Amino acid sequence: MKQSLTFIPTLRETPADADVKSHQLLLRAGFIRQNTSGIYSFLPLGKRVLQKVESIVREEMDAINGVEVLMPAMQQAELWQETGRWYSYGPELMRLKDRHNREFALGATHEEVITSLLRDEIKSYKKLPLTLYQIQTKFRDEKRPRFGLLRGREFLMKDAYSFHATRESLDQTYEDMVQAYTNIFTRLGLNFRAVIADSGAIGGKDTHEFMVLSEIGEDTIAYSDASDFAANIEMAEVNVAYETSTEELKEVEKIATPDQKTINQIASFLNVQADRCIKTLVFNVDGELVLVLARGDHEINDIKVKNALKAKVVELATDEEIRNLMQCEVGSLGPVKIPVGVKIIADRAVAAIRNGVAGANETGFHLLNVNPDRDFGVNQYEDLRFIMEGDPSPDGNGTIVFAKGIEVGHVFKLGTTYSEPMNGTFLDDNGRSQPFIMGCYGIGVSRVMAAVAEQFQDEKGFVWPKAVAPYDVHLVPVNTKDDAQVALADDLYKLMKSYRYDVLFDDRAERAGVKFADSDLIGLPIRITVGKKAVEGLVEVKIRKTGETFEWKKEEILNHLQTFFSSLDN
Ligand code: 9G3
Repeated sequence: MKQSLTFIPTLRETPADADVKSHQLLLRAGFIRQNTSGIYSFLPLGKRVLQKVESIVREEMDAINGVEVLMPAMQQAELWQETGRWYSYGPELMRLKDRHNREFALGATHEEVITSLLRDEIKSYKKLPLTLYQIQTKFRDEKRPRFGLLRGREFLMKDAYSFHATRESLDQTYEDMVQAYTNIFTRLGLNFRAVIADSGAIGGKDTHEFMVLSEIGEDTIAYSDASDFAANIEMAEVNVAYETSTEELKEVEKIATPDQKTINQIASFLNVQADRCIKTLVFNVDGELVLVLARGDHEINDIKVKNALKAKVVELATDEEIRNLMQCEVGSLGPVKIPVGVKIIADRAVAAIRNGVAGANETGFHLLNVNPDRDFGVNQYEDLRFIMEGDPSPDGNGTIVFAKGIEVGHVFKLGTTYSEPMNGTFLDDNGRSQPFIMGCYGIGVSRVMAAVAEQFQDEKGFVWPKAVAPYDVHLVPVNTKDDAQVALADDLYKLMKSYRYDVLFDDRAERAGVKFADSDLIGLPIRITVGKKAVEGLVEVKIRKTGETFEWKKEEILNHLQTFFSSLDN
């Protein structure tokens, strides 16, 4: 494509309201423009990158027998009413009315649509399993769109849905999808982790998120530095063998600790380590007040409390409720001599505490030399704390490291969550009507493009991986008034195109400096400059990623390009 004919509005300065580097560069290099908050236009270069990401996604979906469809963005409200989501979603779900005043949702996701489509078409187990996918615009009215394409209100998603007669069949497709996602993000050169994200049973395997490691990521993940273990920090199980100290048990002592409330205040006031303190919290668990203990240097994970007690609602008790229950202020709570009938659960680390410090359940007093079993009982010891950096990895391999991540994919085992309420059934091999067993699998395609843009750049601009670069080669004649340079550039343009290279030809009558700056900003993998040595049939070549420059004879160019593009490194 000749640059004089296309549309690449590069900017000299960094736009003010873009606060992450991918957003800044996508604007500066003329890949996207914002229409309004969270809504963007893809300009030619941006569209070409998006197209390449889509192609990789399609290849990997097709390779596991995914079949592409396209569903409507306009979704009749009745479908969402069948699952109740019409009522459970708030302003994030965009809604509109047609000319007959009938209500619609603008598609935020397509579980209802695809299930309604298949319940009318699939009647027999013989037609299963079936995996359908689409690459389509989604609408979600985010409260705070930000970071450009990373969190938009209209974005491109690949969403796939699988339908099965058995759980084993779903498990197989789920595994295929995890592998396909691994292939996609690997081919894109992204530094990612497949993260256990189970909200149900901690450590379950019914949903995984794919996180690209990035300091601007909104999620925090805990991953092992020596295995592929990775989990959302709120989901990560803790698997530590706490060794019990051998010191002998001392007598409990009550001590005045005026105005010392937090663990750190107590620890410094009494000159003890936080890990010798017993942190006592009171939670309201489905209406019952429960004492939850942790070691002083650990944080309680309320999701783990909820799962351990199989509760519906778990929240911290109010100071009022605590005062009524314990007859003292929050800062003096402890497990010794608590009201009869109050349940105590504790994180496993508490069992190994010896001669610990705990609140005396008397405002302004604490107890020294408190020991589990001797001085207080615990109904249940459970894994209740947040995982921490430095913990051993739960899989036994390596040590936990925290990192910020950008969620680029999410896969779920849905089971019959949608097929039951929507009566999506088939006849099984005994002729009995069964609800479809389903899975759903998403990739934020436009978000992935931004994640690649975030990871692949340097101080001059983008350094696109070959797999998604908008063009393969940037062909730049230095002086468009020099016949030899123009002639050679034209020849090379035709030659490379005839060999199916995507070539961006900077035929503009601009100064060389402007052309080179734009070329580095746009960030194609390789630049061929036609300059003074055109008369000798020589061109200068620059590899964008390494900055290396070479001089190639024009008759060698095709061989060199063949070699350069045969290694799809990033
Ligand atoms: C909505 C709105 C926002 C939403 C949803 C529905 C997230 C919603 C979860 C999913 C699950 C999977 C298929 C592809 C992969 C992800 N945000 N989710 O259901 F109405 Cl406004 O989308 N869907």
